[in-house]
Formats: sequence, C-alpha cells, structure tokens
Amino acid sequence: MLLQQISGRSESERARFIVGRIKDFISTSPANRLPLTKDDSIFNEPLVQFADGDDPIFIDYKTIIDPNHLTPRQALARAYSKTPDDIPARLSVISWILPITDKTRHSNRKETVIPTRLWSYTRWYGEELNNALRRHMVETLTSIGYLTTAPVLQPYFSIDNNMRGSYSNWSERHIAYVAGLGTFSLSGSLITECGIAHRCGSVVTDLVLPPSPRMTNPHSNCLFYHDDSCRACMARCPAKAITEKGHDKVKCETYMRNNIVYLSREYGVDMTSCGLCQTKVPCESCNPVRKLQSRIK
Ligand code: B12
Ligand code: SF4
Ligand code: SF4
Repeated sequence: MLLQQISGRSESERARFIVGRIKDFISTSPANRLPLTKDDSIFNEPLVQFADGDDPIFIDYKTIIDPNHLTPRQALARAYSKTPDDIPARLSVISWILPITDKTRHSNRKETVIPTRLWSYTRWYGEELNNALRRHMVETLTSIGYLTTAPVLQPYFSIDNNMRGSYSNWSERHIAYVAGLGTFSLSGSLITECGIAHRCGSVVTDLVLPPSPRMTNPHSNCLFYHDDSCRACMARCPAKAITEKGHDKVKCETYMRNNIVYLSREYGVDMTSCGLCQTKVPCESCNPVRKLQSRIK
C-alpha cells in the first residue's frame, strides 16, 4: 500500500505523500500534547521542504561550520556502514519545521529572565516528539526499501566546542536553510515563514524528491540585515549575548546552564532552555521582511 503511493509516481506526487505523512503524524500523535493540560498541542502544523543531498553548500559547511560537519552522503553511508561511493547516485534530505503554538509563545513573551514552564516542556517533550517523527520517517521509508537515516539519532552524532561555542556535526537549521525553509537571524536562529519560534528536524534518504528553491542571501528574513532596523532580540536577551556582531554562543550557553537548577526544581525539566530572544520580537511567528514588503506594496 505504502509502496504503491511512492513507486512509479512522479517526484511531485512523492513530495506530496511525504509532506502529508509528516503533517498527519504531528496532527494525530498523542505525543503532540503538553503534559500540563493534555488539551494543548506542543506544535502547530509543520512546514516541510526538501534539499538535494549533493547540494554543493554541504561541502561549504565544512568551512562555515566545521570540517566534521557531515554531508548527507557521508551521514547515510555511515549509518549503513558503507562508503559514500556505495550510496545511490541521487539523495534527498527531508527537512521540517515544527512551529511552537501561540499559547506557549505568548507565555514566554511575559518573561524577562527564565523561560516559562510551557516553553521548557516544549524543549523537553517537543524534542521527544521530534525524535519520534524522525524515527517514524526512517521506519516508513526503510519499510519500502529506501535507505534512510536521521543523523541526530545515530551513534555518530556529536556536539563539540570550538572558540565560538558549541556546534554539532549535523546542524538541523543549516539543513533547513538548504531546503529553503528560512534564513539565519541576528539572534543566531532560523527565521522561517512561520517565524523563529520553532524546532526543526530532518532525515536523509535515497528516495528522489524535488529540491525546494532556497534563498541566496543567508540572512534575508531578518530585519536587521534587511534594512538595519529592529534589534528587538538584543533587548530581549538577559545574557547580553546578542549584539550587532551577532549571537555569542558562549554567553548564551553559560546563561542557560545557570538556570538549569531552577528549571529542574520548579518544572522537573533537567534540560537547558530560554528562547526569550524568540518571543516578543517581530520575527516570532512570521517572516517580518515579507510582512514589511507586503505592507509597502
Ligand atoms: C549546540 C546547540 C545550541 C548551542 C549553540 C547554538 C548555535 N547557535 O549553534 C546553545 C546552547 C547556545 C543553544 C541555544 C539555543 N538553542 Co540550540 N541547538 C544546538 C544544536 C544541538 C546544534 C547547533 C549547531 O550545530 N550549530 C552549528 C553552528 C555552526 O551554528 P551557528 O554558529 O549558529 O551558525 C552560524 C553560522 O553558520 C552563520 N553563518 C555564517 N556564514 C554563513 C553562510 C551561510 C551560507 C549560512 C547558511 C550560515 C552562515 O549563521 C549561523 C547563525 O549565526 C541544535 C540541534 C541540531 N542538531 O542542529 C540545537 C538548536 C539549534 N537549538 C534550538 C533552540 C530552540 C535553542 C534555544 C532557543 C534554547 C531553547 N530551546 O529554549 C537557544 C537559542 C539560542 C539562539 N539565539 O540561537 C533549535 C533551533 C530552532 C530555531 N528556532 O532556530 C535547534 C535546531 C534544536 C532543534 N532540533 O530544533 N543551542
Ligand atoms: S528580533 Fe529583529 S533583529 Fe532580531 S532576529 Fe528578529 S527580525 Fe532580526
Ligand atoms: S536563548 Fe536566551 S540567553 Fe540565549 S541568546 Fe536567546 S535570550 Fe539570550
């Protein structure tokens, strides 16, 4: 049944199938519920797009991020203990954005020091759901014969440090940028068409899907880079980690680490979170440059 929906179909029909599969999972999963009330979702409907697994920017990431940042071909090969040359000629990356709900975003707007319980739950339970979606997509595609992996769930996934702070060998936001889902901001996050308050994920597969067009300017959705305005995230950051030079990851991480005792004691969440720079800002839940341009027209 699943195979019929994919095999022999055009790339755009396959793309529709994948997008539908991801949206259905998020809308029907019992795990998409905040534990507080069980009535509230953690995420709104996802955005889903695709990248060409051999897009040359993945090689550029070895300079922009780190030489150890994996290309999709390396990520898939390592998951199957093969060499990159043994992997089929065409690969795709399926990338998704899970937008954080109004209720959670609005709760965090009121805060100036510590994130709310809802925001911290989104960090914790939302990432569990994100992992469940990664596993669901791997199971769906491997069950019908496609090589597929979720790099962040692989034993080879790692987070390291350099002079600029932490980075991983599979940066979900950089993947989403290649899939045309958004651009980087002054605050260091990814501004999508549904804003900056989201979590994101991806899988690599040899199912051939149509690559989505991406923005050529990696900062074009941020008002600061667009017309030298805004800077609202700078004022929102209690750690003074955002300046006109960008996001200081070391200051950000140190601030978040210092709050973990509170988050653990008050919310029972043993995980750092903050995200004040992602709420009560013009990019919270939309692309502010597109909004500005549509007002000018
Ligand atoms: C390590 C890490 C952190 C570190 C470092 C963050 C960072 N900026 O990398 C710390 C602890 C500080 C952190 C904090 C937070 N994190 Co965090 N974190 C990660 C993790 C595990 C890896 C990130 C990574 O690999 N970064 C790589 C480095 C190189 O990225 P970078 O330095 O920001 O990249 C810059 C350059 O590449 C630059 N650039 C320069 N030239 C060019 C050229 C081109 C062409 C391009 C494309 C880019 C580019 O642009 C970037 C932005 O300035 C990811 C999960 C994952 N596997 O991706 C989550 C992740 C990035 N975190 C996330 C979140 C939500 C948060 C927090 C809000 C905490 C919370 N949940 O409450 C804060 C937000 C801080 C902020 N303002 O960005 C989300 C981000 C979603 C989003 N909305 O963008 C992720 C993707 C988790 C997820 N699965 O959704 N995090
Ligand atoms: S608050 Fe303004 S300056 Fe900061 S990331 Fe959003 S759009 Fe850019
Ligand atoms: S996550 Fe918090 S500490 Fe880090 S940059 Fe945003 S507001 Fe500042």
